[in-house]
Amino acid sequence: MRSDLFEATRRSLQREPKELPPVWLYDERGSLLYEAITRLPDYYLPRREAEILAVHAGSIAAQTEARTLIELGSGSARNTRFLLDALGLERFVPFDVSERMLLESAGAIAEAYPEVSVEPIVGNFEHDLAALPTDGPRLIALLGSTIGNLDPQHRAELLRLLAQELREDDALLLGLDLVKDVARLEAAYHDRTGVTEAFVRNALTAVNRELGATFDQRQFVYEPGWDLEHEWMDIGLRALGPHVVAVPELKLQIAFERGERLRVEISSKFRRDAFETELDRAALSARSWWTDRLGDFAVAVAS
Ligand code: AVJ
Repeated sequence: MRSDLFEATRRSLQREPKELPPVWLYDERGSLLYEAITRLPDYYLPRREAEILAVHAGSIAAQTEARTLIELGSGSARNTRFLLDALGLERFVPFDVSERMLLESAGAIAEAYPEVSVEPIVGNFEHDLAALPTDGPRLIALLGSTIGNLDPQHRAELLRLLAQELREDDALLLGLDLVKDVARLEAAYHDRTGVTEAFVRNALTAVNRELGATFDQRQFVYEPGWDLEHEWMDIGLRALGPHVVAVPELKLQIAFERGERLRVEISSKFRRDAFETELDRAALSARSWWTDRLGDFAVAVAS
């Protein structure tokens, strides 16, 4: 698992533009910073998703009759509570790379829902799906537009893996942030308090710690921007001047030019038609598609 991430990091840093796998964002500190982001007034995503789940959780329960809820990238699992309230579950399986956050939220949920067996799994859902329990009917949830972190190719791979994993009576629940006014998207990722910047910069801190890298924060400015062609927020840093970063664990020397970008994550925004085509290509189909009143966010059930 670690070596997969190391290999992915090597490839990403040698790509054009240079990138870091977004998993580096979610160490212990990063998970806490993301929690702070979810409380920012301009970061509308979790609140829109909560609005949809509050209205439709009953219908998700009736449609899926799920007894096991698996949540990939569960984090604090705050919005998951709408599902836990409605589903009448035997088992809840939160799955996250961040062990500390995972165990904390699993503990809180076990306490609040004593009738549910809470069985956390530490892992990266792009590599470790084999660890999932098989007792059904299962609902596999990927909330908060987490899937937006993947580029179209990785998204297609994940959807195909999930389609293979799903049995007849299982279903998939996806939270998707929708394409909208650019000013609102930029406000969501460029907050004045600097929490989002700290969250993104923390990926460099994590890589320095885990790979012995020599990223110097002062050599980079934070720069999120809307990519009109791909319809994703391109979130990362820009080098202020030419310099070389060593990554001893990967035996790499990475040269940055002045003004060169380092992408830390993308946050794709979705349109219903195009996403239904993606589901189709993975041999999945959307059984339901709901949005909030403003049409900012969607929740889809697929099988
Ligand atoms: C956790 C991937 C859904 O893309 O909105 C928030 C991450 N990055 N602010 C997102 C994030 C900067 C977030 N996801």
